[in-house]
Amino acid sequence: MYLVAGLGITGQSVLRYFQAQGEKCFAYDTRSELDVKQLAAQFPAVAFATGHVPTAWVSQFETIVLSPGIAKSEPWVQHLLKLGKQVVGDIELFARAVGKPVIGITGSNGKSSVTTLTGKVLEQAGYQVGVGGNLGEPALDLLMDATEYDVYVLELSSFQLETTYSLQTISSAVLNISEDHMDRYDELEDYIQAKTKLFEHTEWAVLPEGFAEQGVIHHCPVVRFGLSEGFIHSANDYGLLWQNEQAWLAKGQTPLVKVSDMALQGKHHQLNALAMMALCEPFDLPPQVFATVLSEFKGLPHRTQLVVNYRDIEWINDSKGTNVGATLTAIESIGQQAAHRHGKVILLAGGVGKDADFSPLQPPVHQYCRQVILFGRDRQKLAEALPHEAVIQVETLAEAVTKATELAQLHDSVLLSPACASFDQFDNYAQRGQAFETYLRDWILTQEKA
Ligand code: UMA
Repeated sequence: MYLVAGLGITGQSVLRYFQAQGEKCFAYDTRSELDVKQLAAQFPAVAFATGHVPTAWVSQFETIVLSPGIAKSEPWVQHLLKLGKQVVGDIELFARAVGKPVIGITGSNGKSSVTTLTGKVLEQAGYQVGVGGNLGEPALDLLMDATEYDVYVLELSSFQLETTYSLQTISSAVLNISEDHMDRYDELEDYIQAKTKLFEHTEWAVLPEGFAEQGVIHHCPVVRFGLSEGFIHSANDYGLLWQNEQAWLAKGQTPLVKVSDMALQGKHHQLNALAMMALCEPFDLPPQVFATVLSEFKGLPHRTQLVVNYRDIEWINDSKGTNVGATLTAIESIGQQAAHRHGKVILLAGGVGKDADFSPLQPPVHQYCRQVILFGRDRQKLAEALPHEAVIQVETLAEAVTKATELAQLHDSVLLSPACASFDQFDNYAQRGQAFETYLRDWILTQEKA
């Protein structure tokens, strides 16, 4: 018998899965204010509790299915572990049941784009592909879909990997590591370890150039991807190759896709594409398949997405920039584009800082930003890490947008890339991104009427 702990997206997918399997379980959420009436009606065979795990349940379940948002270090989880209970996550349940190849993708940034691209490329090649995990549909829901998938492509967070033990993958990538979730991990090393767990049972490991293997990969080929000049050393490296003054995404000395044919320009898009191609290697796809998808893929919502160019000022939604690494990449990439137009960046950042060190933002802010407008709970922490003359603090994102409309100059880019989670003022990053777009559209309407 199981205890399903956390009744958000993951917990509810686990309840559906157990219901379909005829598996008995209890359902529990630590939030005592959570109204479970609707859920109880949906799952009549399940007993629900909030606030505390009822004592009478404890002897009846052996395994806790822990939602990714709940840390194993929580005292109540530790107590149950001491009593001999097991802890698994939804991905572990998925791993035990899936009978088809799985591609696993983790990293601090870019994983949603690489997951989506990989799914699109395999679909283009004729496979039925289940794409989900930390992005989009939860893994267990994919397993229960009416579609018979040939292959699954999963975005996996470090939280999910902490409770995953037996996931076999045909290929796996750790795209990059930059500091994130330091409110959950004592040391960066713990975060890296959670991520590199993905390689334990993979047949094909994909790593960025310069990333140490952490001693976990002895059993399978390691493929590297990177953009540095002269990076390609072996036939297995994915990088940039120059031919007739044209840059190509290449494997070893074999050119695969012309960079200028990609719909998305910018270094991080090239890195994402290289990682995707490396991950697809076991499927031996023709280069034309990569070229087609990369020429059509215009990116994901809330990820350095151009919302509008209004009166020669670009407004860019990067609400998914929830950590320092993501925001750093966004400032550099949008900053370079703005500089080409002789403009600068107005950065909108702030929210829940997750105990991050924001100081790495200082150089790109200094180089590319005209102004930094900080909002949300941890704005003071950000302000302390960034140059003073460029910083303004406001309470909300709505006020930040208003300030940006006043401060932006011709050819500038206004970039929402918060470097923080959204939970102080929004349900999630998507809601924050939508709010940004709504405030902007409302302002444009008033301008048009005036
Ligand atoms: N809960 C508790 N106790 C706690 C914390 C949470 O009971 O201490 C309960 C909450 O009251 C709520 C539920 O657990 O009812 C929420 O569970 P959750 O926080 O694990 O989140 P889910 O709704 O299950 O969504 C999760 C991912 N969220 C997190 O890992 C925080 C979603 O990723 C993912 O899309 C979804 O599973 C499906 O796989 C979002 C995310 O922010 C996008 N991920 C982080 C990131 O990308 O940085 C890791």
